[in-house]
Amino acid sequence: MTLAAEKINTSFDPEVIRRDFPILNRRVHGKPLVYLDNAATTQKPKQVIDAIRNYYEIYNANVHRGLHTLAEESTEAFEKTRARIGRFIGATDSCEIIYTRGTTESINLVAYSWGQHNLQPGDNIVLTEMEHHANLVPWIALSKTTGAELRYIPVDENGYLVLDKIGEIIDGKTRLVTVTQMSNVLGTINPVKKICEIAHDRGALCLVDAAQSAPHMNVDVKDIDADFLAFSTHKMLGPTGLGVLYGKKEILSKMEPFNFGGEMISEVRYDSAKWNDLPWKFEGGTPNIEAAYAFHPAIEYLDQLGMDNIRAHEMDITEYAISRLSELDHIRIFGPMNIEDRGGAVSFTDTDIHPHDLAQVLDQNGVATRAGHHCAQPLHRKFGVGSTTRASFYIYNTKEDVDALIDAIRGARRFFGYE
Ligand code: 7TS
Repeated sequence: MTLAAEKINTSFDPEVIRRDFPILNRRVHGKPLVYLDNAATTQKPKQVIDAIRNYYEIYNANVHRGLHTLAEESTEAFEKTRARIGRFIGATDSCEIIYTRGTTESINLVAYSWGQHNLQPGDNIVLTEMEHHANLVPWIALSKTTGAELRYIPVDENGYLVLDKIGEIIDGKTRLVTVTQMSNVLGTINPVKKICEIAHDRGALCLVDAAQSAPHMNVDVKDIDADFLAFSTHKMLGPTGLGVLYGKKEILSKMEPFNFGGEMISEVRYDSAKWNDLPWKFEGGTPNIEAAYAFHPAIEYLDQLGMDNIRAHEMDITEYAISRLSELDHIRIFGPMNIEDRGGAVSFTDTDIHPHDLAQVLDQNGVATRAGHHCAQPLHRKFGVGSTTRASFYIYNTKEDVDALIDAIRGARRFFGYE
């Protein structure tokens, strides 16, 4: 492990952190890369990159299948990461941690395995208007097959959930409340603990989409009392193609698998099969072993930095970004202005320049942002825009990165003849 723990523990220094991220040394269009697309995926430290190489050079073998040394070591590493993830989010038992391909698959797992078997016409599922398509489209599909109604907790113009009528929206027919802990567009941090409590009072389950929160703040499934919680490793320094579904053991054990095949069975006959124990019951086929192996150092990295320090750093950068963007009177910022209530995804529009054109000119200046509807098309429609440009921050971003963004926006204004 090359992460200099002594350096990190004494102070949170993005300049020191940056040295662990080889990609941050590259240039784009002749300019130093300013990577502000962290809500889409984060960059990887050399500890993670080295682990991927290490895995193939030393351990590569399929898990849970062989009796040879490589297979045993690979299985041990695979399960060790599972246990580490469990500790990271405060799960009681590592059997509550299911490996998936990402948040999207984690949510689909719940929709198939729980939803298909527990919903009927007259029931309802409660979502919010700020959900990512990954926490929206599976429920639309499920409502079509089960006849369950979809209800939405509204978002106000400042990017907050309107919770006044939540007691009416969530009622005795609500079976599931599913909500993002942090919006990937507005940055809003939602009171998921309170929402889970209300859901439970009405006899409903609560799913938390932690794709944007788990990488940026302390997430404790016991404290939230979430029944399900989903996130992706690629948004938190880890490899792509791996995600997590946390579920309470007593709920998961009653659910049917949805991906049938090898690994997820305990016994098979020509006409019948018995399912494996948790968590493997939900993990049909060969999993992403390399990614699980390489996610371990990613969690260690985050843990050594400290999630509270990460949150504090991002609040600092985001506050600076919002204040600098606010200096530009042609820029409209979406989401809460109060820094305590939001994370580091900052979406904005320019009164004159289309978000795609803006992002393209920013890229010419080495500044990587994202433009589009960010997989939250209904939310954009609600705010009366088709798309926004989004800058999103992580542990290695600095105030100089924000300055580069502002300079590049000013440059775009000049380029298009507005200044
Ligand atoms: N939920 C939220 C809140 C997200 O932000 C994302 C990805 C997902 C679910 C889906 O995660 P996946 O790993 O399964 O794809 N969000 C984004 C984004 O904002 N830009 O690119 C991906």
